Amino acid sequence: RASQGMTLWLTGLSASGKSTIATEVERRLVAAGRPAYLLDGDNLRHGLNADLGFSAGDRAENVRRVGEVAQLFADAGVVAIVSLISPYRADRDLVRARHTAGGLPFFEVFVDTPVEVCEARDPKGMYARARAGEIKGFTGVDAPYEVPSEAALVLRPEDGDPAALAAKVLELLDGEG
Ligand code: GGZ
Repeated sequence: RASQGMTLWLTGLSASGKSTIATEVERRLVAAGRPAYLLDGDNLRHGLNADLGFSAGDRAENVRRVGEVAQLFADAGVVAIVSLISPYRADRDLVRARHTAGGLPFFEVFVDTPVEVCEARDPKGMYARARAGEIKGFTGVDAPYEVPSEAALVLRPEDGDPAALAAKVLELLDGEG
């Protein structure tokens, strides 16, 4: 039979390492012959979600759309790997509920990098711009991030480098069959 699709949902702050870990998970799955596809929030905001900003309502719609797309990939037998800040618990829980209703596995992975660490990394200078007031409503600075309460896996920087953290995500999948 076709391979079992599912969604791996990486949530966490900007510069937490979500996209790096997600890219490594995708690479390893594809190398193992498993269909996998990365849905990255920053990229999707150039196309599918180009009409959305960063209000709570627009973030909810962003999460909803990406959740629906992930579910389509999962339904087609692909491992959908999502990298999205998705700061609101209620928005993430709706995506989980939709997957559950559709009989598709959904794994929430919390990339739990403290804001101080993300801010010290600041690869694109976004935190500096937010602190300077040039970006309003930046997650972790002046917009909320609601910590997951039911994550299947929590990844912290002290647990290893991105490759080691990606390996933990794959262990989670192995454990679930
Ligand atoms: C958070 C913002 C904001 C605000 C622009 N708040 O790390 P990046 O810079 O390159 O990627 C981040 C991206 C976040 O998009 P998401 O679709 O993942 O967000 S959400 O799930 O909340 O809808 C960040 C950049 O956009 N960015 N303004 N105000 N991140």
